[in-house]
Amino acid sequence: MAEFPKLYNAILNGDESTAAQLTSEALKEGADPSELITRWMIPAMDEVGRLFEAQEYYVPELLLSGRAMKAALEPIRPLLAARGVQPTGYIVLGTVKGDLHDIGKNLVGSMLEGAGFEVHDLGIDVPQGKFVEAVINRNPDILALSALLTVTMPEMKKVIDALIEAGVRNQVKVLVGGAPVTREFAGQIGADGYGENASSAVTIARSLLKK
Ligand code: B1M
Repeated sequence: MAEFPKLYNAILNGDESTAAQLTSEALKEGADPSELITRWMIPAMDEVGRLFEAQEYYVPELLLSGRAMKAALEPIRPLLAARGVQPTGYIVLGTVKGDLHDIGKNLVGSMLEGAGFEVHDLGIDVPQGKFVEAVINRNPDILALSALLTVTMPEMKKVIDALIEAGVRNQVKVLVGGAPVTREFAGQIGADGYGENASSAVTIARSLLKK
């Protein structure tokens, strides 16, 4: 039986191959993918963040744990994204300019796909112009913006302002999220919705489509 605390430790210690192997084993043994993520993997990353703040971990450790987390998510993502229905809506997703964090964004993307949305991921460090271009050329129902740094949160407002300037703000709903983002901030910048985590992003995306 795969041992979940070992998965937690593998991510905490930045052990990419063990993290991937333990996830695959756990899935074969019938573990619930959502439980693996919420009970073991995200808490491991939170502990990495805590150690970083306490100056016990530095950027190289963040990087290694980030890689281990990605490797552990790899066998899970297809399960989250599995669907057999017509797309319920089209979403353009990206991490805003200046921000290189993509683990949470990728998780949000996979969960949205699993919920039947078609997702076009623009990646990380996406400048406002690229978001506007994607809204004009791809005509998504929802533009989903992720930010993990306090200093990159203002980029979200810049994207919304750029949509207004380009005259396309009314043709797309804007959903924002990421650890430092709050519902209050989302309201202040004129976003249409805020997702606290990947599953709430799905709920909000669905409700935005109904509006
Ligand atoms: Co960085 N980092 N990092 N980092 N990093 C944080 C975010 C930090 C909180 C660590 C800390 O100090 N405790 C801190 C930010 C402080 C702040 O501004 N508030 C921080 C810092 C300071 C930095 C650097 C500045 C460090 C430096 O260089 N001195 C630097 C910045 C680089 C840059 O972006 N320009 C940096 C770099 C990195 C790495 C590249 C090394 C690596 C990222 C690897 C990668 O993503 N590929 C990294 C990592 C791994 C982290 C932590 C440890 C883990 C992030 C993560 O993947 N969490 C993080 C501490 C932490 O979060 N506890 C930290 C797991 C993931 C599943 O959760 O991303 O929160 P999360 O996503 C969640 C929700 O936020 C939400 O749903 C997701 C799933 O539940 N969500 C959305 C996310 N996007 C959403 C969009 C939505 C809705 C919900 O709708 C559209």
